[in-house]
Amino acid sequence: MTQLLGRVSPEEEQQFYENTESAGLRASWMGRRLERKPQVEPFAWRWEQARPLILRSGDIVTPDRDVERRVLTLKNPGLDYGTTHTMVSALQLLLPGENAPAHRHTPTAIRWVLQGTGAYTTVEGDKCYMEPGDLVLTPSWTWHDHNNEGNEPMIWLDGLDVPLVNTLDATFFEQYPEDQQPIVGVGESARKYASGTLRPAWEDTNIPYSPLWHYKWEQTHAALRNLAQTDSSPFDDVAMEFSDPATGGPVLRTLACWIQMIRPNVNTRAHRHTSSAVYQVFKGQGHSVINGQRFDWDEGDFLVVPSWAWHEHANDTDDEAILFSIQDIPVMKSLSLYREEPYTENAGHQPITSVFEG
Ligand code: GTQ
Ligand code: FE2
Repeated sequence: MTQLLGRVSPEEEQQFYENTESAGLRASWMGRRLERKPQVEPFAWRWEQARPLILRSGDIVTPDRDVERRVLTLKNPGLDYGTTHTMVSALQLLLPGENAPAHRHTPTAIRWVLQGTGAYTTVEGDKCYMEPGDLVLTPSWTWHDHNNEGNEPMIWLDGLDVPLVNTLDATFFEQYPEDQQPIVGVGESARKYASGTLRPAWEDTNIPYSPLWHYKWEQTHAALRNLAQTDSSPFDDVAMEFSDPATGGPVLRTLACWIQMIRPNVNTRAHRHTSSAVYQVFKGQGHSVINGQRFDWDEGDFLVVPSWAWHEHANDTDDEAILFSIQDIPVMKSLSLYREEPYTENAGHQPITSVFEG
């Protein structure tokens, strides 16, 4: 409790608090201190449960200027909105013949393709045909629309920094006057920049995001398999960050995207850091332990690792497991708020105190 100085009576002290409150002031010694109060919870969503629901949403609404996008958000149970305190992830369905109309917004987005072919996202006039395992970026304030020219339902995972941008009160949104923006080219950004080590010499790449906005699965998988034969991290096993070919840094100012292989029978050591992450199990099976809670995962499942939560990943099978993730590392690093700590006890493995049942 507060230390009384004996200069005022209890009644006068009480009056002081009432007066400060009606003046819109708060006595700092009465309130909460500088302590962590995380609301984001470790959580998992089952593909088995989500898949029929996202497909069914095709019978409920269609994307138009009213609905804009047909998405089911991965809502963290500890939050009113969002998947972590900085990011929101969602499943999006686009049926054959459908168009999700062109718009732009200050929140940055990524698409991680889960199922289907024949659809494309147009980013600033560049048509990017999407296939499973492809990563497509729609950086802050870039025009984008989605179109399905094929004959299969397309499902992808969206990742956006909406909760962060909302907190910063910098959310702006604009609709393009037509449903589709004019096409300038097909796969232009990839032809110019996907090599990674060679780029057009005359182009000015001084833009606040990667000039490459389509990362094809074939190239991603090859890079991962090459690294798997050479080196790995004790905490993340064979982890690779998708990089901006112009800077070598993260693909976006606020979001980093990772692809990581947990090799057969590998158990990573636990650590924690101030960045949060949303994972998608692209391939394989295994489990993660987050703050002592065991999360068993199967192909297609989604997982949240909150900020400063101890976590480790394990592949208990003889086949490779591949995890895709979005992470808010660039935000934390650029503000000098990134910190990281290894779990030193018990050879780096947390004791399991509960099992997530979903
Ligand atoms: O596809 O443009 O999940 O604007 C949320 C907002 C997807 C999109 C979302 C969006 C989009
Ligand atoms: Fe959008």
